[in-house]
Amino acid sequence: MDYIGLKEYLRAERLCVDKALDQAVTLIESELEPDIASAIRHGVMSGGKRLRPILCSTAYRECGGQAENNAYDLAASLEMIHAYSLMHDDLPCMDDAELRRGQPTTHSVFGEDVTMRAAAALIPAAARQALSSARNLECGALGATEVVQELLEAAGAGGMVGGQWLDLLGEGQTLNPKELDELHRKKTGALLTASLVMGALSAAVDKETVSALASYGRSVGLAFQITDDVLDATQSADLLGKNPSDVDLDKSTYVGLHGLDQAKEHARERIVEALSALESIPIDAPILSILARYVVERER
Ligand code: GRG
Repeated sequence: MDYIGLKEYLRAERLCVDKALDQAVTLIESELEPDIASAIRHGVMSGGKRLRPILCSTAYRECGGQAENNAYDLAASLEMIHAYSLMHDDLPCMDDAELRRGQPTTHSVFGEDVTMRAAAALIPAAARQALSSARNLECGALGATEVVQELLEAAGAGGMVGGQWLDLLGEGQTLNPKELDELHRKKTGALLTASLVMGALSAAVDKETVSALASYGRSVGLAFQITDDVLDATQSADLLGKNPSDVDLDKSTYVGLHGLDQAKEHARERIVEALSALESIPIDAPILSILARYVVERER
């Protein structure tokens, strides 16, 4: 697959993910007051790369999963957790951001109270979405509990929430390379890794394959974050569609710690690691290989 092929693949995947997300959001809308429901729609449906769900659906397919449409429903649960985290992350008590995905942040449109509640409502909704969709995949009802556990652990204190906590504590401090890696392994890496593990588990593959995909996910997750720092240092807020940057917020970054060239090299090394994890298992995963490279070559 060349660059044009990849762009087309990502576009087609995004359409399928967005369809599943639209259905999930429509269900939540029927259960909540209109202002909360509108804030949820804004937070979930306002663009984004959809990288986590695409990693999940691709891993599922490349692990031999056959029930593609149900896999997009499972993948949507990851984006629901991601969307809640961005809505909370942008609040004035955290990063105080005005712009996300080229649009006003959810609290800039709907206010802080509504955004806090809307984002919180997405957490149990995502767990329900993951459970009901995984049951329809090869893992069956028994395996579905493991899939949901993976999502909730990655989102929790040992994963994304714990990483966000370290991120907040680290404001105004210079973290050392080990501390910065730990922060991002939790804050960004845990959910990216869960995306792959959930795809693999729901296709009911063996333990070695799940563990190789987890290792691929950990390496890709770090490469993704390093590239985020590189983009922050080299692209405008307008092009990235978000502000403020971590440098504006006085946070440690890979570029600040290692310099631009070394940070890029560090990201490329993580991709070599990710590809070797894929090569260690007997599955044919051409798109996961290409996606690993896309993570460091993307422009936003
Ligand atoms: C109360 C401590 C505490 C935590 C609450 C807010 C929160 C939980 C977690 C936030 C963690 C966070 C913001 C992680 C995401 C980091 C990141 C790399 C975001 C950008 O992801 P992309 O580039 O964005 O995939 P798009 O817009 O493409 O979806």
